[in-house]
Amino acid sequence: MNEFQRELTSSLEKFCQDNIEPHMEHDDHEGKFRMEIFRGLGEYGVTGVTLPEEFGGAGLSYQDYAYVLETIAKYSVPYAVTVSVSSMVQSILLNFGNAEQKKKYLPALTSGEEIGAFALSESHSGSDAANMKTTAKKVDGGYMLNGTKMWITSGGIAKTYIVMARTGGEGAKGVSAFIVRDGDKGFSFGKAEKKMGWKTSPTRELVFENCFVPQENLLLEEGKGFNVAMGGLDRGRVAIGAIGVGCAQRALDESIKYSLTRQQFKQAIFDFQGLQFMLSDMATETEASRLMVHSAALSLDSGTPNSKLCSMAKLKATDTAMKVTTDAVQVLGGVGYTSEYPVERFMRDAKVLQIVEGTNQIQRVVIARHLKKEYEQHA
Ligand code: COS
Repeated sequence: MNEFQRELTSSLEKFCQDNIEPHMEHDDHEGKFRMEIFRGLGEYGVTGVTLPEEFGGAGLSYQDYAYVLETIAKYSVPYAVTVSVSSMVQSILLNFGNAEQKKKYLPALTSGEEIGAFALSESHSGSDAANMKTTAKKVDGGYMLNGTKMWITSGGIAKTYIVMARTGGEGAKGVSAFIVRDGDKGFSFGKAEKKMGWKTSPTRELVFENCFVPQENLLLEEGKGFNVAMGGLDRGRVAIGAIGVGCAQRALDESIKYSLTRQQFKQAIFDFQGLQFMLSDMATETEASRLMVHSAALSLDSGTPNSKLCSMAKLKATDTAMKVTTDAVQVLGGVGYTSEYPVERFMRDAKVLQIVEGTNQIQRVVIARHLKKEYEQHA
């Protein structure tokens, strides 16, 4: 971490301690999202970290961004996720949008005034994303969208949605990507999911019933939507990895703090070697995950994203988050299982990190495909 990153994260820690931490236990219980917290993060300058200043972003690197997400996630995984999905939408608009689309939609997203959401999954196409059924039929002046998207992070609180829909035949080549706005006629929100974790981040169904999307809201050209989605997900996966690191780090911090004060058998439980081995493994895995996330972030900063590394970072960091948070509950014992301490919340929030932006089984599929291709190239 360089001097700038140290200053950035230590002042952001303070912001999160003052503005996020006091609400989390209550809001997790109530399932309450606070727009003022997100706008506060925007005013603080972390809702468009990697976007160029020209579009209102902070113009920082993906490595800086990884530290930002890690820091927010130490206080709230759901708010870090809201920032990360909105940032993925920004990166899609930046990389695949035309000049007009960037000018129109980016400033409100980078400033944190609005939230962005990404709509790929459907009830029958999660991992097999190219098999989606939502259609976008060409009509005069644009497209008519029909279908339902499922499990959409920030559904209902976001204003700008990147929606993948079928304009052509079967498979990836028949998919196109569109910009759809909350309030567009024919676009409504379906059921809000009741979830194990991420309680402060709404997850909704998106329903399109003869929703007209003007031609100017098509991203790139017809048939390029799957590439748009996959390109966005490379970045999104590194971001989820960074959130996994923050989630694990908080669980580790809580475990060390507790085990140094909790006395059993006339000594701090930290002094038992069994616990020291556990804490050492938790710390080592967290640090290894951080290094992988930063290695993947470096590839994004270089301008040539390494998809294999992005998937590896997501896989490693989110499996680590699950393991470390589960162990943290074990270290705290009975109280770890209650909401008196935050570790049970972080354990619940860790679980879905292994599922979103491609399950960790899909990350292994992506990694294996790269391994095979690399082998064939060098054979
Ligand atoms: N960046 C840009 N383009 C990519 C890409 C990437 N990382 N990965 C694949 N593509 C392109 C391919 O190059 C191909 O395009 P061309 O035919 O023009 O070359 C196209 O996308 C289809 O790729 P592929 O044949 O590999 O598609 P598959 O149907 O086999 O699917 C997986 C590949 C399984 C990896 C993909 O469906 C996937 O990631 N699924 C998980 C979806 C997901 O993450 N959902 C979470 C939603 S957000 S909670």
